[in-house]
Formats: sequence, structure tokens, C-alpha cells
Amino acid sequence: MKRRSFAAMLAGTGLACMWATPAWSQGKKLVIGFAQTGAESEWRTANTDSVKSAAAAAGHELKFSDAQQKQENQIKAIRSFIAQKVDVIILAPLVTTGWDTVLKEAKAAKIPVILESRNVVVKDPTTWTTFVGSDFVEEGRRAGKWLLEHTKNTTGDVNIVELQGTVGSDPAIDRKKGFDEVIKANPRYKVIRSQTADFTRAKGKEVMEAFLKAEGKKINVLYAHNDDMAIGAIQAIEEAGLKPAKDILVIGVDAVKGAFEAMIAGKMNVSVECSPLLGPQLMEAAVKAKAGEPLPRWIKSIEGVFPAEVAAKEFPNRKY
Ligand code: GYE
Repeated sequence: MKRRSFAAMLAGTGLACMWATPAWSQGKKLVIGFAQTGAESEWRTANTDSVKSAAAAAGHELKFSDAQQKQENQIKAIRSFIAQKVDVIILAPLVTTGWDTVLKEAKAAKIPVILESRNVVVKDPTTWTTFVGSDFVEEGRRAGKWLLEHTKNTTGDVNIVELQGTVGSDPAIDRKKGFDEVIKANPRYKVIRSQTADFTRAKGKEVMEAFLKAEGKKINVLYAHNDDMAIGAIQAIEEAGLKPAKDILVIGVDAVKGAFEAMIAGKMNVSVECSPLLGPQLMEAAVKAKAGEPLPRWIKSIEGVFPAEVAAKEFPNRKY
């Protein structure tokens, strides 16, 4: 005997609509608004690709907004997503603060907001559902630990220059915090200059040039909050007639392909991994958020550390 589905048994009974499951869980796809920071780094473009392809694979419609590293553009995008009555909003907040009003507006419109790749600090934490991304403090600690280990047999001061990410963004705040926490255990390690270069190659080069002008050969280590700034700085180091990775140790974060190429070329020492491939986890979270299912406050990425010694072997496995 052929078994009839539950829905077929209910058809025509009038009970069908009572039992009807919501449209999204019957396979009707979501409309998702994604307010991205911009395209400031290799990491960010890989992140955009990951979200776009995961949305396409799941059959959801993605409305994409590139804010060109401007918070006001992200706020405008969120308001336009609310006006368009999207099902879920994904926000990669440029900086931590300034989101209270617009997130309240999304909550009032009953649109769940998922944070990805950066976090916010708001008065009402119920205005966002979950954060999908990395532990940036731990990334900073990993960078610091690599440095302590790598320089343990040297003597004298270790003079560090630091290229910070976007001012007020949590990867910049936390990568600094974690690194400082580890190096302060030993007074030999001194951060002699620290400035933002906005997570971009062009600014990384520019600020490193200024550091080199001011401190010259005193600099032993460059700690950059992302690989793009490190890659820009490597150029400045070479143009100053010094050898990156030898005269000045170069530490980056993200582990993008560009960093692997620099390590294989002997110009960079290590990159601490931060995965941009958050698309699949985001799509899963979006469906649950729309269904009102509980989500953990933090969906954490699992990451490693890649020193130059393993770069050539690991390179073929890299996906971003
Ligand atoms: O490390 C950097 C990017 O928010 C984790 O933003 C992200 C950071 C990433 O531009 O390269």
C-alpha cells in the first residue's frame, strides 16, 4: 500500500491550513540583507564571496550592500533592508559603537540581526541574535606567543611597531589587547610605535614608511593586525633597503593567500589564521533566527597559526 503523506491526508479537510508550516520551512527561501563593511582587504573579499555563494547554494535571495568602510552607509543599508521587509539582516559592523538606534529599529520591525566578523557594543543586547566570527583576543595572544617563542634566544630589547586595524573595530581593539597581554610578561618587549592603517595595503605601506623614517634600524618586529597591512609594510621595508622577515620580523593576521606567498618568498614570518569562510554558518543561523529558534550568542570559528616553515606545504590547501 502506498502511504499518503500527512499533508495529503489533511488536504481538503480544512485542517490543512491550520497545520500548514510557515513558508520558509517548506523550502521557501529567505530574503537576506547583508550590510558588508567594504572591500578593504583580501580577507573581506573572501568573506563576501563566501556569504554570496552560501546564500546562492541555499537558494536564498541576498541583497548585498558594500559600505566602503563608512558606518553611515551601513546604517542607510540597514534602514533600506527594513523598508524592504527582508527576513533577516546580516551585519558586519565596521566599528563597535553607534548601532543602538538602527538595531532597535530592526527589532521593532521584527527582523532578526545576525552579526558577522565584527562585534558591537550596544545598550540592548536583545537587538542582535548571534555573532558569527573569531576570537580576536586569542588571535592577538597567538601572535604574541609566536614572537616570544621565536625570539627567546635573543638578548636585549625587542622593539615592535604595530599597525592597527580600523579605529574602534573590535578586531583592532582585541588583537592589540591579546598581543599586549602576552608580551607584557617580559619587559624586553616594547611597542615603540602603534598607529592605525585601516586594514588596507596602501595605508600599511604609508604608515610603515613613517615608522621607518622615525625609528629606522631600531625596529626589530612589525606586528600588523591583518596581512594586507603587513604586505604593504613589506614593500616599505624593502624600499628602505632592509630585509623583511630578517632585519624586521613580520607578523600578520588572517592567513590569506597573499601572506602565504610572502612567506614562501621569505618576506614574512608568520600569519595567525582568521577564517572569512563564514557563509555556511551564517545561512544556517539565518534560517534558525527566522524560525525564532534559540541561537548561541557566539558561533566561533576554529583557527590555527601558520609560520613560514609550513607555508609551502600548506599553500595548496588554502581556500582563501
Ligand atoms: O581580519 C581584516 C578585515 O573583521 C575579522 O576585517 C575581520 C577583519 C580582518 O578587513 O583583514
